Amino acid sequence: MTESAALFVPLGRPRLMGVVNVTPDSFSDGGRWLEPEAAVAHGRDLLADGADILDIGGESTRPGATRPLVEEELGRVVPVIAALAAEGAVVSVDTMRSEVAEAALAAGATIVNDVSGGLADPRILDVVAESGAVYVAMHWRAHADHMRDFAVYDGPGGVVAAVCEELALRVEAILAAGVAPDRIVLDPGLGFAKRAEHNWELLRDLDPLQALGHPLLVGASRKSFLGRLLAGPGGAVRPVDEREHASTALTVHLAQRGVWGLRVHDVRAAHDALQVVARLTGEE
Ligand code: PMM
Repeated sequence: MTESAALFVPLGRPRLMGVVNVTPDSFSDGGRWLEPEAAVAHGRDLLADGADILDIGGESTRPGATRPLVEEELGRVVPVIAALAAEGAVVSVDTMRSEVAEAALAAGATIVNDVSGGLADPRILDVVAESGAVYVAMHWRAHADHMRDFAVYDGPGGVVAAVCEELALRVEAILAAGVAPDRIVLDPGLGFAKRAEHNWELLRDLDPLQALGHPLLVGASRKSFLGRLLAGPGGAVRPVDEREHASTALTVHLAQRGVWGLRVHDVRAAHDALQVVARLTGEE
């Protein structure tokens, strides 16, 4: 079986995608793994903690972030991908750029995680189609520097209907580019052109997204809507490194909803939670 096909064999639990942000400014861990050696060591730690996939990204998508040059992004991710893939890790590249996807696949990545779902650089779909890689298409409306302006969902059915419709259009474009239907994973894009209440609505009502017929990946870990929920009495948003218990609660919720994958920072916490769920549901 190819590595890509193995990614869709049912496990009875979500796959854990551990985040390796090789960026100076990601909201959760910016700057911590910017040196390639530190990023590779972090990837190894995530594998030891139970990660099924390592998601390696060189562009921060935090609200308001400015984009790195292509050369900068390539320089950040390619050495880290090459090192971890050579050690046998299943690697996904978190990029919106076709040049970076191409170089990452050549370096050993087998999944392209495109937060723009092919909107930022449509050529990325051709790169994926030619390579046979798995493609994660996230719901997206605009780059980080102005995505807040697009967090408006006042049509019938609100945010859930809009995300489903817009993702269905992306699937049409992805298929038209020649990507095989069984290589497509969808992601609602929590926090991307979405306010806190939009994220909660999507998390409560995943069935319409599941009904699109593709496996779902969800990235909720440490996001700011959790910081807002856990705000202190004076309204101070809970800092990013103190949102882990809330993230773990969502891991349990999403496992019970049968999602395909969870993009998480603390793989050990998520792995522990999944073991508890599996023990209760008789999967292990
Ligand atoms: N979130 C971030 C980055 N990449 N990819 C997918 N598929 N889904 C997400 O929700 C997602 C992503 C932003 O979070 P980070 O800065 O902690 O990496």
